[in-house]
Amino acid sequence: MFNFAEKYDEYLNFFNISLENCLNSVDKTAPNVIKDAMRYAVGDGGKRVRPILCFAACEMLGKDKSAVKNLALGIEFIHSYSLVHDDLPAMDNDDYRRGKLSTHKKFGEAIGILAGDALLNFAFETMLKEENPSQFYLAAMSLIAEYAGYSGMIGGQTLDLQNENNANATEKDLYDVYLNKTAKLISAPMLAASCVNGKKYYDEIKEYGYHLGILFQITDDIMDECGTLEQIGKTPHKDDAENKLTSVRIFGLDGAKERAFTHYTQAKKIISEIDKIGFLTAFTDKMYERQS
Ligand code: GRG
Repeated sequence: MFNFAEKYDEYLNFFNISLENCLNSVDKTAPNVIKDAMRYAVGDGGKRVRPILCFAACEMLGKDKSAVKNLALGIEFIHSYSLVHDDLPAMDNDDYRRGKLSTHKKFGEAIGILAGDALLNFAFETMLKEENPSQFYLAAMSLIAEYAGYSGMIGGQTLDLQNENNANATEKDLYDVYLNKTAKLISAPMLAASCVNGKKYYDEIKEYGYHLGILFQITDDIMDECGTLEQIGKTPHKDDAENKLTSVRIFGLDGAKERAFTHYTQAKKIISEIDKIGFLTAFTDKMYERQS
């Protein structure tokens, strides 16, 4: 009988062991400070949402999670680099991340920048460690590069910066930012798993990833508005203080909660039709419940 907590722990343990092995494989001759900063940035505190989505989607589609191990690591390295750079003074200027000092606060700004750069390179180095990659595996890597790049996460972050203090920002502006900045890196691990499984249920997973990603960002906004540093692991109420474009600003707190429910319902409808194991369906529930 399927047990969500057990399966979650299995994925998390598999990720943690893979991460440790991967970090232990770094070039011993590289400067210690950059290796330490990379390890710090990707280390404790992250929820590992993206690798877990990658493993779960891969198993749902038929292959063992080991088929996407290096892709899951790569995506978590990309995600971690984006958090390091997002916390820099030129971006969000945040002192805390994942319940500890942000990487540039711990190691200084220059090493913070370099650690982010290094993690991005290490992501592709790790994904390319796959022996005899199939054309489907390479398609997955290409998708990850695109979804994390200028027409994906980086593009979304750019739109986000452009919309700061924009009093006339619209719902469309908000959705453009959320799709690119957040939803694409939530979708990418599952679409990569689909690619590795011969593009099985690709369109359905793309639609599911969209709704799950928007739901993820809206619940993040609600927690930023209502949570504490201890609960969310970073400085709360920053979005509001800095006049950021958020769902709470556009729709109000109750309106954001209604939107969260709409995207939750859509996501659940799509995934429950293809998810024979039940993990992603239950994951969708947990994602929705985390704001309450
Ligand atoms: C700097 C290139 C560049 C991009 C920055 C990641 C990001 C884009 C901005 C951070 C702020 C933000 C609200 C991003 C949206 C995605 C999001 C909610 C990230 C946090 O992801 P979690 O909650 O973090 O999965 P952990 O620490 O658990 O891994």
